Amino acid sequence: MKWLSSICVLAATWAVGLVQAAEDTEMKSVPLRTHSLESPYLDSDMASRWWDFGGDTMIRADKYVRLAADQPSQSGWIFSRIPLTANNFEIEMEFSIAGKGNLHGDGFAMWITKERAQPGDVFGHTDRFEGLGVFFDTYKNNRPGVVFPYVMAMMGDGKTTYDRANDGKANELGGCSARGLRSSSVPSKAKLTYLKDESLSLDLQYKTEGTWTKCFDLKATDSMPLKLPNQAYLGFSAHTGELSDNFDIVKVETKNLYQPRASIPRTKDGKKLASSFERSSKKSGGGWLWFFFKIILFAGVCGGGYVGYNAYRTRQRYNRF
Ligand SMILES: [Ca+2]
Repeated sequence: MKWLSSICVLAATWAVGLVQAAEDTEMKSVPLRTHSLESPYLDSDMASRWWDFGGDTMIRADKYVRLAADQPSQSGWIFSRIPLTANNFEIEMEFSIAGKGNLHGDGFAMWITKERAQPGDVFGHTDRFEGLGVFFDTYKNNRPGVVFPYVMAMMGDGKTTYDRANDGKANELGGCSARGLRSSSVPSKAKLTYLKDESLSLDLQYKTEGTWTKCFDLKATDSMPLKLPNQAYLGFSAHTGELSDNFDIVKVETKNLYQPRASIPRTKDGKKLASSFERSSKKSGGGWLWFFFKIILFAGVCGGGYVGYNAYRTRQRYNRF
């Protein structure tokens, strides 16, 4: 019987190895405390170790970071103190846009830019920025046929100005209308996912809790490389003009994304064969089918062996009498 149990132990070890191999191809994440923000936002000395804030930004420790209040001509910002150095990352934030009036403006923005803490007139941050701006624009200046609020991304090169007259249209990378983003009945959330040299996507949650709506999903190309500056800071800012709203950041969770297997198959010209996400899902899908097939085979061998051994022992017992 010893040989049978040895085989079963060996097979079990091999099966565990298979499970680990399948898990290793999944994208993993590590929280980045340096670029995350949650209540009470401030330390005991009323400052934040990882964030600087200024302008009209007000912090209510139990509720929010208010970038701009529901009053005319407000402008505030909050920026990370250290650059976001992760190659691949996900930033999920909860926010709130709400106000009393019938008309609202102007909007707020999420930034991953070379510039930090430089107030200006693009939703409270400097124009001619270098890096990524994601705008949550609540006031339509001039975009006929487009429903507002409108969410869009622009990759600034440090020279190009924001196309204010047309709500950013001239430099839009991707965007979507988000009717119901203001005063939504569920907590409003946005999730930005960036994979270096591969993709940039934004998902929104404001209609139903737990349901994400794709806003844009961009793949890097030669004409649109989706490159971020080497030193880029994460920030948020908001701006009101004659029209206003309360622009609040409730929570920010940033995660470094990585794939445990460093070696990624490439073609001759150095391009990746498939995106890491595509590849991991394909691999793990096939891997799991194969894995279950082997488990069944393994159970059959061990089970069959056990039944056979019992039959053999019963026969021996009878032979003795
Ligand atoms: Ca606008």
